[in-house]
Amino acid sequence: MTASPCLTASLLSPVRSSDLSPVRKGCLYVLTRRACARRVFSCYHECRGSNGPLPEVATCDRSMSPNLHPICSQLHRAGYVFLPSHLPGESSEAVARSMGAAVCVGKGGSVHQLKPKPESDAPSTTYSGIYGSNIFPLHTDLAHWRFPPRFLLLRCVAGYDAVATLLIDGAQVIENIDHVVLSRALVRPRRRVEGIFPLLRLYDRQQPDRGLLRWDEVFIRPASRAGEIGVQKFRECLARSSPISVSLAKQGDTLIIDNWRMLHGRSSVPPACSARVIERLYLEKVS
Ligand SMILES: O=C(O)CCC(=O)C(=O)O
Ligand SMILES: [Fe+2]
Repeated sequence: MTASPCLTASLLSPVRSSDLSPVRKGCLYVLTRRACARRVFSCYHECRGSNGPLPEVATCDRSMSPNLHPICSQLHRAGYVFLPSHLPGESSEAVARSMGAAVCVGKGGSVHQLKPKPESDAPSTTYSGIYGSNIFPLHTDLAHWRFPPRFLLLRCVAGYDAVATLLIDGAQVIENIDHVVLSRALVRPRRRVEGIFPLLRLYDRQQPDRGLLRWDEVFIRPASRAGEIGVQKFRECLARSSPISVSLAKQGDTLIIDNWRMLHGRSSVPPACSARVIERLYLEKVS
C-alpha cells in the first residue's frame, strides 16, 4: 500500500507490521487527504486552576494545509490536545470514533468509566486500587505492554475545577538524559508474563515519530543495573519538571494525550468532588 501524501506531514507515520503486536496488525496509520479536509475542528486551550505552566493555546488556522488537521498538528507539537466542552451531547464512543480507531482494552468495551473510589473498592492492579482518591503519580498508561496504546482520550461526564489532570512532556524530560544511558535502560513488567519477564526499553527511539517512552513506578521495574541507572536519571529529571494542569470540569471537556510521549497523573480528589466521572478510551490513531 502506498502512503497517502498526507501521511508524511502528519503525526502518524506508518509502522512496519513486524513492529506490531498481533492486536495492532491490520491497523493502518493512514490519514487520507479527504478525511483530513473534512474535519474542521475549532480547538483551543484553556487552563482552569493551573499552578504550573499554562498549556499552549492552539488555534485552528483555517488557511492551514488540509493535511495538518488542527488536532493532529497540536498533538504533534505539544503532545496533547484539550477540547473544552467538545460535543457534550455525544457519547464518548462516538467522539472517539469521529477521531480515530478506539481500542478495546480489558473486558467491557472501549469506554472505561473512572470514578474516585477508596483503595479497597478497586482491584490492586489499577491506580484506584493503589491510590484511591489520593494523587495518581505521573505515568504512561499500560507501560508494561510491549506496545502501549498510542493515544489516551479522557472525557468529562461530571467534573470539578478542583481536580486536575497533570501532564508532563516526556520528550522534554529525556532531552536532559544522556543518550547512552537512555538507550541502555531496560525495564520489565512487575509481574511475569507467561512465566517470563519480557525486556522492554524505557525509551525506544526506533518506534515511529518520536519513539516510545514508557514510565510507571508501579507496573514496570528496572531490569538490569543499566535499567536502574536510567530509571533513576529519569526520576531525577522528572522531579525538576513542572506539570501542566488541565481540569476536566465541564461536560464534554476532552483531553487527548500522546501516550508514547506524555506522562499524565491526577491531583487528589477532595470528598466534595467524589461524584467525578471521567470516561477513558484508547486510540490507535487520530485522524
Ligand atoms: O482521572 C484522571 O484525570 C486521570 C486518570 C488516569 O490516569 C488514567 O485514566 O489513566
Ligand atoms: Fe493513567
